[in-house]
Amino acid sequence: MSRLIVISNRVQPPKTGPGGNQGGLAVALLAALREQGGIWFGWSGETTEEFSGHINFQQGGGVTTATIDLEPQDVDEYYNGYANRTLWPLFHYRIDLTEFERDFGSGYRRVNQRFADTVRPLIEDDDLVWVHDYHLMPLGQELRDRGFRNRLGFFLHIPWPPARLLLSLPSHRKLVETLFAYDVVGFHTEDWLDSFRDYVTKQLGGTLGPNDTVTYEGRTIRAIAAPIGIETKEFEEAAAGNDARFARERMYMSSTGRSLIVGVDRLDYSKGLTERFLGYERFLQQNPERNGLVYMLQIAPPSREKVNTYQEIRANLDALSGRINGEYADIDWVPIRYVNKGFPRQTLAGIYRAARIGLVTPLRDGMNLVAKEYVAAQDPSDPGVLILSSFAGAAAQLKEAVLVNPYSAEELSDAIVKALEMPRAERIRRWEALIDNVRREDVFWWCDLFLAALRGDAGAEAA
Ligand code: ADQ
Repeated sequence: MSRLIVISNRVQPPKTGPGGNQGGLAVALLAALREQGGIWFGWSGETTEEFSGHINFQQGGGVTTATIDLEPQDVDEYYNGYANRTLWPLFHYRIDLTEFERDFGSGYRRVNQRFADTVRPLIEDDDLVWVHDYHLMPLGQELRDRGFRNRLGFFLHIPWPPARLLLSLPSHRKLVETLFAYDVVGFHTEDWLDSFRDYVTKQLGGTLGPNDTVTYEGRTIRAIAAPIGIETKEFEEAAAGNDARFARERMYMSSTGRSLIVGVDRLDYSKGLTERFLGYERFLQQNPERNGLVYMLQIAPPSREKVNTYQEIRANLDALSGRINGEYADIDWVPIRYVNKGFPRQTLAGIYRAARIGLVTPLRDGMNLVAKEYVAAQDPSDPGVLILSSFAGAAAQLKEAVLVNPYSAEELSDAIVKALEMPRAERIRRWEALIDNVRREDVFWWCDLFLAALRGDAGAEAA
């Protein structure tokens, strides 16, 4: 069996034991690495005055990780710059927040070259190479430029934007052309895949062929939809375990019979938190008889704090939650508990299970794993209701959720009422359909689907 080389911006070292805090992606990739052997390569998260190309190898849990340090200028231009000030907002349809700076582009190229130079000697002839996400789109091309002939795959974890948005990116054409260095390019949903095909056919003059193939300038790749899932079985077990029960009891004891509405998101403008708070405020305004009977817990650990748009969203949410609480709180009730920190997955599972409503309302999201985790954590005999943005990739699979337009405070408010009033039989019926999908299309299914395509297995059909 060929070895697997996973390359991503950051590497998740394996954590063992019950305190493990690993998300689905890391769990699946580590399992694949353990089975096939190989290396997970990426940035250490550390900086060094001058880039040396020194690789730090670590072994643990049957997996080898290899990391490099980057220069502060690399981090500014590549990570905080092109990746998170240019590509992230643009690919989430936020052209208003997108910054275009020439230095960002050159830093992005330089770091992709540094990745290529340092990882290249670690790869053997038969190895399969799987590159992840928007930080590293040109890496495949950089490797090919160095004479690399292995099977190469790329998976994009965020949306692919419509062509008319992508056209605003200087050198968009060059960036998309680099994807033709891969053998397989994967997206979460048919929507993102359609946007990619649309760009390639209309802007590049490429052509579509059978079995998901796309051809451009004599080079044929497979472009597939492969929706990521979670480690469902483990998460269901965690939700029924002791740590989760303890978290659930903490929630019940502090809520005195009130219904919990939960939101769990990285603090990011794409997650629709401002609009969510405004929707909840509308609900409080329009349903005075329900005030005091519900409360919202929003967990939002800060991320990308060096990027100014993230500082702004944080300040906005501090102000908005304060305003709503100031307006509606009573001496024995606070409508929003707003918590800016991370929790172990077992604790999260317990919080999800305690919640009558899971509010997952991104303005745009490649997939959204929180929606699937909420479903997996529910008590089968008395499940809660998932309210889900129709603009999350997950909406294509989780059709029995209460789907909403996250921009509409009115729709959010109505959906909360509908969820609170939903009879148990309907909650069970919807949940059974949801969990069926979350179990079937879990993260291991996703990993196998992509790797089968990457190996070039005959008949490897995408979702
Ligand atoms: P993210 O934008 O980070 O991922 P998401 O898919 O929701 O979004 O995953 C977040 C993960 O972080 C979840 O597993 C969640 O449990 C965890 N998490 C969030 N808040 C936490 C907290 N306070 N404590 C502990 N854990 C917390 C990107 C894309 C998504 C895509 C994924 C995977 O933006 O669209 O689904 O990659 O491809």
